[in-house]
Formats: sequence, structure tokens, C-alpha cells
Amino acid sequence: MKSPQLLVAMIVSLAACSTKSSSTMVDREQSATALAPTEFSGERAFEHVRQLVALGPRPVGSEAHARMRAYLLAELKGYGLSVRTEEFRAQTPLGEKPMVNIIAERAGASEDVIILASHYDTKLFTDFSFVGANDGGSSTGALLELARVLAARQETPPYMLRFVFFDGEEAFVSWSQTDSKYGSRYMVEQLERRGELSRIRALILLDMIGDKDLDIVRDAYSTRWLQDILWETARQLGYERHFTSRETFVDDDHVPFLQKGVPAVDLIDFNYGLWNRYWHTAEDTLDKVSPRSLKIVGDVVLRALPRIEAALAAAERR
Ligand code: 1BN
Ligand code: ZN
Repeated sequence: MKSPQLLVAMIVSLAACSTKSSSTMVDREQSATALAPTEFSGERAFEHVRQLVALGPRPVGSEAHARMRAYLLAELKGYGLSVRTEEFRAQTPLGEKPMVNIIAERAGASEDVIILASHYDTKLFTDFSFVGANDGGSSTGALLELARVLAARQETPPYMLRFVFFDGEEAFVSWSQTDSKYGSRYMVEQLERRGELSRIRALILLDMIGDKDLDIVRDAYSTRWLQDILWETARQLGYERHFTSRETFVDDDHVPFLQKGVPAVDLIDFNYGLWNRYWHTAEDTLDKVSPRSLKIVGDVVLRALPRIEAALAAAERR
């Protein structure tokens, strides 16, 4: 199958015909832009983050992790999605650990799949309380709200929508290719073993997207055409200043998919506090997260989705 790159370039350049404002960025965010916000509720997403943070640290295998899982499963079932878990045991530097990926689906016209994803584990720290409001919490809350909105839509989507909550993204000792991304690596292995990997047409990963001062970087591993759609959509929503042109390589749960040729993009704000100083610290608390940032990301994903679907469908026809 050919790459949808050309079509994306056309979609993006057509979209760029919208007015170029010379006003300040804050003005742009307040003024009418080419795309309207969506029914995604930043408050609802934030309330999920609050509930998760209230459970305390949620590292793999903990009591709070199990309670969080029950919360996620109940929410997803409540939206009318078809929900299942993928349970496995992973070898970690701290021994074998039980892990559980959570998968919720809405069937599409095609059996091919678009994955929207987050990790839901929080990193294990024994010397301080790490509640991961942003790292683990924010993307999980936003993904729940995306699932609610997309499950409630009347029309059957062109592709199956799969909401994936990865377990074991965080390293137990020190980030490496064998100590990180346990859930996503396991899922890719299983999809490949079952011959289903080619059905995954795109993956959008959310991580650390709740920072009040939201500035999402362009991850340089991510698939460019997919990233361009998201960035152009953000621009048309008036969220340009939150989707920066800064490029950096981020190893995250999208990488195992990329390594197998699945188009994938990571939406991550890796500048959490000045010089990323709240990242993996006791400072990663609810007060640093805002409903507005969650909404910005939710709106961008929801508005970009039909464009991604169109690009995939066009690539099929060529
Ligand atoms: C993101 C949040 N990551 C871990 N917690 C992945 C990551 C690891 C990003 C190392 C940058 C460096
Ligand atoms: Zn982390």
C-alpha cells in the first residue's frame, strides 16, 4: 500500500488557505479560527485525573493500580464500549511482575483499526510519593473522555476505534530497551503473533498532556504525515502556541509500533515545569494540571481524526 503522504500534503495545504492572523498568539486563541472546539469536556477529563490521583501512587502490581483498573473498566463499559484486558507477566529488573493492558473498542465500517492510547501505570518510587497527575494521570483522564465522546457518536466510524491503556510503560530501575514500555511491547508481539498487526493503520499516543503551561514537542520518531495533520489541526483550532515546532526524540509506547511499520505519533509535553523539573518528582501533582490543557489535546485529536481517516482511505484507493 502506498503512503498517504501526498494526500496529507493536499489536505494540509488546503486547510492552510484559512486566514493567517497577525495578532498575538493569545488573541488567536480567543478569536474565531477555522475549526471550532468539540464536545470534549476538559472538566470531565480533569475529574478523572483527580479520581486517579486520589488513589495515590499507582505503580504496577499495587493495590491502587488494581483500583484504578477497576475504575477504568467501569467507565469504559459505562460508555457502551466492548472492553477486554490483556494480562501478562513481564520480566523486570525487580523480578517478574503481573501487568494488564486495557482495551476498549468501538467497531468501524472496516476491520482495520485506529488506536488512541495512553499509559496508566505510574513510575515506582520508594523514597517519595509519586502520584503522577501529569505523567500517567493526565493522558489517562483525556483518553477516557475521548472514549466517552467517540462512543456516543451516532455514525459508525470508518475504522475501528481502539482505546488502549498500556500498563508498564515506566522503567522499574533505569529506562532502557528492556526496562520500559512493557505493555506496548507485549501488545505488538501479540498482534504480530496473531497476524493482526497490519490491521493497525495508525496510533495516536498521549503522554504528559495536562501541564497548565502546555507545550507539546514534535517527537522526531513519530510518523511525519500523522504529526503534520495533528499540528495543522491544532493551528486551525487556534492552539498553535501549544503545539511547538521544537523537535526531540522521545522513546515511548508508540515506538514498538513504529518499529513494526505502524504509523504512530506521540503527543507529549516534555517540558513539565521549568526545565522539566516536575517530571518524575513529588511535584507532579494535580495543581500543575489544567482542564484547559486536557481540552486542547482532546479537541485536536477529535478534529484531526476524520482527516487521518480520510488520508488512510485515500491511500487505500491509490
Ligand atoms: C514519558 C513519561 N516517559 C516516561 N515517563 C518516556 C520517556 C523516557 C521520555 C525517557 C523521555 C525520556
Ligand atoms: Zn514517566
